Amino acid sequence: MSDRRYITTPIYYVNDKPHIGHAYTTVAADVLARFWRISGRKVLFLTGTDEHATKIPAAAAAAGKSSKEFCDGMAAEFKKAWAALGITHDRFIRTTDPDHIAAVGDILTRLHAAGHIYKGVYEGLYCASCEKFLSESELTPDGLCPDHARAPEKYSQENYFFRLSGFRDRLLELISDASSPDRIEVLPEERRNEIIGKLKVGLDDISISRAATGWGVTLPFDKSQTAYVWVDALINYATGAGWPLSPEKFAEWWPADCHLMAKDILWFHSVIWPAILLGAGFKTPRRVFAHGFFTLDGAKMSKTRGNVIAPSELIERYGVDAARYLLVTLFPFGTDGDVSRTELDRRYNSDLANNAGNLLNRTAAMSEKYFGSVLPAAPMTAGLKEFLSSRMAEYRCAVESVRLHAAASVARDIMDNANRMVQIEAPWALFKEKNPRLITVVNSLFSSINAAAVCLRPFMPSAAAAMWTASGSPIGVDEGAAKVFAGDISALAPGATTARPPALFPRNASPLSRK
Ligand code: ME8
Repeated sequence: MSDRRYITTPIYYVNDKPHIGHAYTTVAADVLARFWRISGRKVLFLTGTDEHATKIPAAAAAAGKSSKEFCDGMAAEFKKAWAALGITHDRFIRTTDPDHIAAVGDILTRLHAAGHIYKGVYEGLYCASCEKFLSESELTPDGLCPDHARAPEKYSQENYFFRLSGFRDRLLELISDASSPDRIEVLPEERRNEIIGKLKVGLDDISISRAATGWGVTLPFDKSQTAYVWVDALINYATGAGWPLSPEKFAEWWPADCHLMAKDILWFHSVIWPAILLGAGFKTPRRVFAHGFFTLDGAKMSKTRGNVIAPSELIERYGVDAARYLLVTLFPFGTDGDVSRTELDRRYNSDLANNAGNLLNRTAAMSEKYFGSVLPAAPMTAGLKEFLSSRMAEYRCAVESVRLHAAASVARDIMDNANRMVQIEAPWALFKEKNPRLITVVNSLFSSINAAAVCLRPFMPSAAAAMWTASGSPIGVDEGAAKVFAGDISALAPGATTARPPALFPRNASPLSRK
């Protein structure tokens, strides 16, 4: 397996400020990127903004700004939100970046030269909020877009078309044949089956340009038209890997290892994007993972409904680390779910304040009280070694298959096991009896905390480092994690002098604002 990983999030529309829906995907991608870096891989992690949407000029005018100024302001909001959440992307790409505009021009020129683009008249219904054409059968009985409850616009124009239909057989093969070396692994499996089902029904060609309005990327072969916003946006993944200006970088990173997104845009990523790549002569992505869509307190999050939570609100209430953890582990990654304030609070208290926080405080207090914080070493028991080894293997497998909730529950299991150990072993009684077993027990507790810290490190970077540091280990948490992943469980052992940890997960009584 290659030692490098290229991971992407969608590039988000700038008509909205960042909310926890965007944060959900971005934190998940960051967890993967951090995990891969810790496991010794080279990572390229791309996120950014999709700025050429048809609505932008009007939104900018309403704000008294030029389209570019408006986008600059919104892109800055996304950058600020990702900095506050500790996102470690290597590049924040904007579709208004000059190298991206060059990439769109180059790829469209290739498709045109290869005969995959032709001129035709498009007549249909367009939903500007989805930025896509809708067929009559997709509309509600009242003729509205089902996602946005708005009437789509009637549209008739001479445009360029992409021969998507010509790629159906190849796409079916790439998506369904698990033995193909160029396989596009669409995950989760249920969604792959949906895509295969739709591909079997057939593919229509798609319109890929519009009459130019002064906003968007001009087609290289017809200056009177601009590229369809989705074609423009998808190409960002090639730009981010270095196409066309840095061919050496591109050769190192292409194809992408994982395009991460929600199921709403899986079709674009698993069908349209690979077809564009095949047409332009590029390799297709290795994996396309669509997680679920969540509602907030049972309702779809929307600006018009006014029930949007900004990532900063979660950070204010729980701190950055807990906000990241809670967001991506609240319900199984891949399925749809609901985020409620009550459940966030409950999970904060149970998983973090009670489980992790208490275990750490209790263990550090034992070391201090029983050993004056100078903990004699004891070899890890065979039982604990076996338990932790199997849990760490399970953890790696969960992260590699993007089952983030399962990865987090490995950490919970390890801490539950340690808490049970305290109850069973009753260290206070061992201390009273001057039983030397106490040394083994406290060492085991610290080793367990360190194992949990390794698992939690990609989710909660600072809290995990603080957990690890409390054990006084002579190596850093990432070095420890790398050793553990290479099979050396003894790297979880505490050091000679343990430390009193900072208050990691204080109980927070202030309610999350309800807007
Ligand atoms: O679609 N639950 O941008 P977008 C889960 N610009 N994920 C959510 C979510 C929710 N409630 N709300 C948003 C676009 N997301 C295009 C993408 S890529 C070449 C172009 C996340 O701003 C999720 O990742 O509408 C979803 O796919 C994405 O935001 C949609 O972002």
